[in-house]
Amino acid sequence: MAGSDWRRLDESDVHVRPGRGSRPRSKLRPEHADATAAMVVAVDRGRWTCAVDADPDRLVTAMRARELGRTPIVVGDRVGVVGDVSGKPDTLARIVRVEDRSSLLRRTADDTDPYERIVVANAEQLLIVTALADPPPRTGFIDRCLVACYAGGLQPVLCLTKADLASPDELLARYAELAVPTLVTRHDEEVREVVETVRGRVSALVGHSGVGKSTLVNRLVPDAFLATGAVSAVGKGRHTSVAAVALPLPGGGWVIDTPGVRSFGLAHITADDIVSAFPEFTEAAEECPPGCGHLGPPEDPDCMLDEVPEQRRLPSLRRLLASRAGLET
Ligand SMILES: Nc1nc2c(ncn2[C@@H]2O[C@H](COP(=O)(O)OP(=O)(O)OP(=O)(O)O)[C@@H](O)[C@H]2O)c(=O)[nH]1
Ligand SMILES: [Mg+2]
Ligand SMILES: [Zn+2]
Repeated sequence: MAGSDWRRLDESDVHVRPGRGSRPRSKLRPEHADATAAMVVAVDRGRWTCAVDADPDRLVTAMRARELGRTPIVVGDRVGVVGDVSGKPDTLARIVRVEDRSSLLRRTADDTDPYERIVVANAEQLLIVTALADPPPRTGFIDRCLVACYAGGLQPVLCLTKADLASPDELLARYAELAVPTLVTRHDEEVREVVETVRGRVSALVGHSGVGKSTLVNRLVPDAFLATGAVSAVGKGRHTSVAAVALPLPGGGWVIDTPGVRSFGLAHITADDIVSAFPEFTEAAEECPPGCGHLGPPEDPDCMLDEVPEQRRLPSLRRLLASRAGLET
């Protein structure tokens, strides 16, 4: 198709774009039916690096087509690209479509921050990477990541690193009721269990700076060579990794390394979002007084969750609810 035809068709897109649903939209836009399917693997200052589905080694640099406006496009997004998709140096393609997301990991800087950041799209599981020491584990952070997983449709996996420095027993006990799959790693032992867990799937890693995310990714993707940093720099505002990046796994699937974060704000998540991840309590929650935070007495004395016969997971659920509410537990 000639260049001028592309321009004319792009013009019409502006009028027919019906909103979020990508399926009906692509029907209305047959001109993009031949867009190349790809996944966003990195984002840097208005340029998206996309791996072509049919040939994942081919990395295409693309801009966002004007018709998409300011639609956020993040690592993990499935996109359609047109134009020069050869992936050759100095070529620039255009992202014309962002597919509906199967999951969405979002956070805010803190609990009052209205500005939501999308960490990653379409990840099937989230490895919540926590060092057993250096830096010391913070359970509040883990709880918050669990909440973000339940709300965003990701399977959480607790990944405890640096087992050479401290025992994982206490943390393992704390999360036993939630049945969160757990991995324990140390630099002087093989990471076979992690390899099994991520094989063939899309997995993102999050955690504080210095917990060993990039170290782990380098072990999973032998030719990744991600920079890793000294923990002594942690807390001084130095983060070794500065942007999310998706890397293809040798056995299929993707791992997405992310920069360390200090906190995981949950301003965008409601108490009911969290309860919905606990099916045995969802019906009772509907009977609660309006605006119930489901924390139980004294905050929510009339909360109906206390009436549910199966109470085993209630303490864990309430801990997550308290963590969202900014209450220390
Ligand atoms: N003792 C010990 N040190 C480890 C282990 N895993 C990683 N480290 C060290 O921890 C430090 C930080 O590791 P990184 O992989 O850079 O941490 P990160 O989570 O990617 O940090 P950011 O990119 O800043 O978010 C490095 O010096 C690693 O060598 C481990 O199992 N045991
Ligand atoms: Mg890193
Ligand atoms: Zn309630």
